[in-house]
Amino acid sequence: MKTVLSGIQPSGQLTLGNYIGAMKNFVKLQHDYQCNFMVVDLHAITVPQEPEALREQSESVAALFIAAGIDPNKSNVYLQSHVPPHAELGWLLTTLTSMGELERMTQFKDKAEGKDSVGAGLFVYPSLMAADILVYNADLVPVGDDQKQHLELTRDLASRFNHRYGEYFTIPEAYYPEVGARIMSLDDASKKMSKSNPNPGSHITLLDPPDVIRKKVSRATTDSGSEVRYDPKTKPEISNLMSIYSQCAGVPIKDVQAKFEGVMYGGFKKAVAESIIGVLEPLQKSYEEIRQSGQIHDILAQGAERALEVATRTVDDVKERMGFLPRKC
Ligand code: AQP
Repeated sequence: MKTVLSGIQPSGQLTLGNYIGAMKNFVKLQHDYQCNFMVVDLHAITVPQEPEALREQSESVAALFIAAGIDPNKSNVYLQSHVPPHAELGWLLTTLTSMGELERMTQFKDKAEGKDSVGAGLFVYPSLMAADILVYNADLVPVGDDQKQHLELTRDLASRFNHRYGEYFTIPEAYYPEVGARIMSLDDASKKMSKSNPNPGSHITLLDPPDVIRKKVSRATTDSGSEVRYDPKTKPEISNLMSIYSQCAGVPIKDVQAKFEGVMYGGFKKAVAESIIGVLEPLQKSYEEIRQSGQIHDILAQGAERALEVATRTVDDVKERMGFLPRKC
């Protein structure tokens, strides 16, 4: 069975962008692949996190994975920090990565912009992400398209290692949603929707109650004109809402325009909000049940144990190929 790997940072409340861009595909792929879905807490600390908030968010993201429909008996659901080989392979791959490659990463540039001091962890984040993927020799990586550049680097590092030390790593492929690979911010369609955006009106979180969702969508910025037409270049704001509607209502994007022909923006926004609520209400209900059941720690322990077995073997193989002396047992 081929392997899937992906992760989400517990760096805030997950957004509809995280759901449409990544989680929805996690649920879809779990039936045909051996899947590893991680809460990437080691990535989250590349920007400052309050310890108590990090603990709460880590548990919350894991519970959201299950609430969204991931079956923990089929897929491994765990915290990145519970599987130390990620960090070890991350370091080994950092030594194969050039400064120039890391300097070209647009996510680093975006997150570092305007900051007086930027942590080195944020800079080397892409080599840790490469390790996350390669430690399982993953074939497929379901992500939003903001991760494209990081995935290209992962593929380059895998090829570089194979070239230097002999064929070992699988070259992974990205798996993007057809529509919604980049959900944009509700207040500015030139920026992606992000959980760390300080303006709560810019994003819908997976735990927003229905009234908040209605309010945020009704206040979303719209383009001039009044026609509901899909054209991301000239109508980026309405096209973003159409992508959200398409993904939440399960209507192909080509049919969304026909469905809302002659409908004004206000009426369309109401339909968008209800389509989001239709997806998030049941998810929130099962999220509450999972949190209250107290099962999440057992699920995470079981997932980490299974992941650790594979990851340890990979790091041992990699170290042997790179010339490290084996520890005498
Ligand atoms: N707006 C988005 N549209 C589609 N996909 C998205 N993803 C994130 N935002 C969007 C996808 O969600 C997965 C998990 O992302 P992450 O939490 O690991 O990091 P991120 O991409 O940096 O997401 P955020 O929400 O913007 O987090 P912060 O604000 O903490 O940096 C990835 O597959 C990502 O592509």
